[in-house]
Amino acid sequence: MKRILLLFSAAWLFAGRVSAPAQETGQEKEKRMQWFAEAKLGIFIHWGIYAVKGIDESWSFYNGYISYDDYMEQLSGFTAARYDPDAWARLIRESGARYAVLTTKHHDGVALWDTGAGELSVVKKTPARRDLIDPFCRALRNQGLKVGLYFSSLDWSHPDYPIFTSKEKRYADDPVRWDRFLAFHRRQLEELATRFKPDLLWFDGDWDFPAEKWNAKALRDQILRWLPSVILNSRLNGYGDYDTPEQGVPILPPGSRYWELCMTMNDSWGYQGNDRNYKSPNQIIRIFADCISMGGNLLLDIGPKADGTIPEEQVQILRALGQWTRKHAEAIYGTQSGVSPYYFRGPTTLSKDRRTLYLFLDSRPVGPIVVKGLKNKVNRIRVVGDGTKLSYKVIGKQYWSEAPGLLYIDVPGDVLDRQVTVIALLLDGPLDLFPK
Ligand code: FHN
Repeated sequence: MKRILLLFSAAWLFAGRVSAPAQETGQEKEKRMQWFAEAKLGIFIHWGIYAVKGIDESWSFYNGYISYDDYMEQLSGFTAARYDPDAWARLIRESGARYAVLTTKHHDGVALWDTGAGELSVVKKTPARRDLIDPFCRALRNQGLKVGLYFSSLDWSHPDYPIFTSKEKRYADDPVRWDRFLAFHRRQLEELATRFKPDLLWFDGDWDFPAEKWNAKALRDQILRWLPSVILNSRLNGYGDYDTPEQGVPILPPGSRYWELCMTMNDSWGYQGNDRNYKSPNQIIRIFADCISMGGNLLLDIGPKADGTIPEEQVQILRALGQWTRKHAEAIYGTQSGVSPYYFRGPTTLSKDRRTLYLFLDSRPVGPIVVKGLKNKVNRIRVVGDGTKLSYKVIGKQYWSEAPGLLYIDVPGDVLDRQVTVIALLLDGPLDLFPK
């Protein structure tokens, strides 16, 4: 058996090296990334047996907070009895998200689909007794949403993965066992890619070993042969398409052209009933505005309960987010990063044709707001979502100087949005900033 498996894994690895897809041009990558760049908002979903006790996903046994056996006892409580993927998809759509990413397998190794590569799945080992991934993908697609699947490369349950917990290692260096794990890893990825055809593969858990040990380049090539237009996040040892800052809102724009902040609503990725530390809708909307003003996306996480229901606090936040995204859609979807804080003290986005600059007011202005360094003539200033025209004037412009004046805009209290107000500046042409 071992010899056959070795041959299989060697053949797979060789196949992975035989013919890499032709080198993608910048223009081809831009086309492949277009839906992601325009989507701006995604919903992350951490759903697994860790919802039964409401404890940290996988980390609770890895860090020794609970024994592995006690952690795995949660298998018997994971029912998915009220799982309604169509309701999930409707709520995700209502929030204004254009894609969602569901954990297919976290570091604990429990697959949420009927994997043929091993016994540890919700189908074989929990009362749920069914594949949870296919109905999720179908429901999202029925709502016109893009499908993202999260997959943990590391698997602390697998007998051939070198690491078990923070204190217990299975082995240090055993090529036979590592190749056996790689074959398992690739087989699960092939199942996910070919059965569910996701638009986005969200890798996680690549940190234990370098790209060479994962054969990450060959894996990327193989995935792109299965799914030529799939998008891969950064956690494939550097062979991904976009950066994935986590929990901390970037202070400066991340270096990469495409990026996505993944963030919890409270302090937990999965369902933890005791975690009441929710961010308010206003705080989440301001973080979202920060992300899109720097050209990134926000992947906002929810953690469904073991029965598949979404906690009411999280439903309410998604609904409040949806009210705001619907009203301000023109300043969000399909826009590009705005101007630096030297020109306006707040988040800004720019329309695709660069002729409309959107200003996000993340607090109630005291007096006029000010835009600096705008060489354009402004044709109109209006409040996004209610159309009110605003009065404005330029001060300080000298006929002899090429330096533009300061644009002062009056924002009366009665036009303010209860969350974040957005002001649209219709310019006389593409954005033109001073100095240049
Ligand atoms: O270890 C995981 C963690 O549990 C969670 O899934 C996050 C989500 O981005 N990813 C890893 C930590 O970076």
